[in-house]
Amino acid sequence: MWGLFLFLIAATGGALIPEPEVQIQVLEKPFICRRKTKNGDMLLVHSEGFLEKNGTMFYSTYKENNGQPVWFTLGIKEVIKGWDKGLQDMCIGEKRKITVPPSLGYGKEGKGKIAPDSTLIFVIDLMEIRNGPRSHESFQEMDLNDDWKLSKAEVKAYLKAEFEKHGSEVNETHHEVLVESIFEKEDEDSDGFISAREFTYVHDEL
Ligand SMILES: [Ca+2]
Ligand SMILES: [Ca+2]
Repeated sequence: MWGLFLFLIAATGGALIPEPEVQIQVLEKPFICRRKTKNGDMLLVHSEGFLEKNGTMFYSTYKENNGQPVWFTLGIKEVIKGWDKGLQDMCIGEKRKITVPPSLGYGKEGKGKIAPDSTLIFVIDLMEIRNGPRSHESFQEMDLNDDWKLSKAEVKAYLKAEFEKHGSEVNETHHEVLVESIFEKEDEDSDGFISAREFTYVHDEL
């Protein structure tokens, strides 16, 4: 392994008051990296959380959760902002230490064992990456004719295949209703297609 490799994310450009950023320290990196994490991916991680103030561990997947790593989706605010920002471009097998300022963690309120205004340190092992339901890979899989938009027929075909994969009976009426409700929500410009932009997560605020 490459040993300790310090890498600081530069302060946000353009902002008048520089926002506190996540500090990323890469502890281990694999030689082969076929894929890097990005928003919309599902990540399987082991993690340990510490309070920066006194080094107290407040969470560990090795000790809690029956020692099992946990899945979450990156970039959709399922986790604290510090994770969404600090676990980008990560390889499977990579280990990082990220330092998260309170504003990107649990803020002024704190949470459970975490006191208000706590800076947090996480050591994170990335075990696996999977295509999230909103990833480009999933979109390409659904877009059968490669025209970069999803028709109702394409969405229906995908749903059918998914239901069959999970051993559920395919009910035509049920699928029609499901497809309609998906388009109602996702087809923002009501042109009868779900575009790549409409489909994938857009999180410019991250
Ligand atoms: Ca298409
Ligand atoms: Ca549309």
